Amino acid sequence: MSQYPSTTRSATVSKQSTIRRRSANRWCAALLVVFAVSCGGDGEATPTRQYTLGLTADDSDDRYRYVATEAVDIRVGDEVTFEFDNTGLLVHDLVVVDPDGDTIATAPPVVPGQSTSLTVLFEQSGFFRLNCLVDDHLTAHEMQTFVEVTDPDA
Ligand SMILES: [Cu+2]
Repeated sequence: MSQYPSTTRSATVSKQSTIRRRSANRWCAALLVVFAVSCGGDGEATPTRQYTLGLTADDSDDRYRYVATEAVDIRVGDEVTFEFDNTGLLVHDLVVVDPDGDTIATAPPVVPGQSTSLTVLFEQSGFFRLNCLVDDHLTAHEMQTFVEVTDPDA
């Protein structure tokens, strides 16, 4: 008989400690979520958006060029896969040059009617250049398209 109160108290204590432990687990889970979100937002190398952008080539007159098949709105942190479809009459390649003049991506020459894709992570704002380095396409035919990358945090 004298054991009942003791057992009851022990059961109550045990239940409270379970509740406290569950609540602590919930806090840990919440902190992990916050940590993961803040890591994703701050990491420079983690793309904020990933999408494809269609490009075609136009060499129908003396000034060759790339033509985007849709509106271009590239922002810092975007990882863009250029789907380059050579709709021209000549071979063209695709070289991406950053605002400092450094080449950051190169797609090999593509024959007319063929296509290739080139994925680029844009880590800074400014004017990037899409150049074709086949023969004299850049020097004599200005095959260069400027792409402005904007910084949404600026
Ligand atoms: Cu070209």
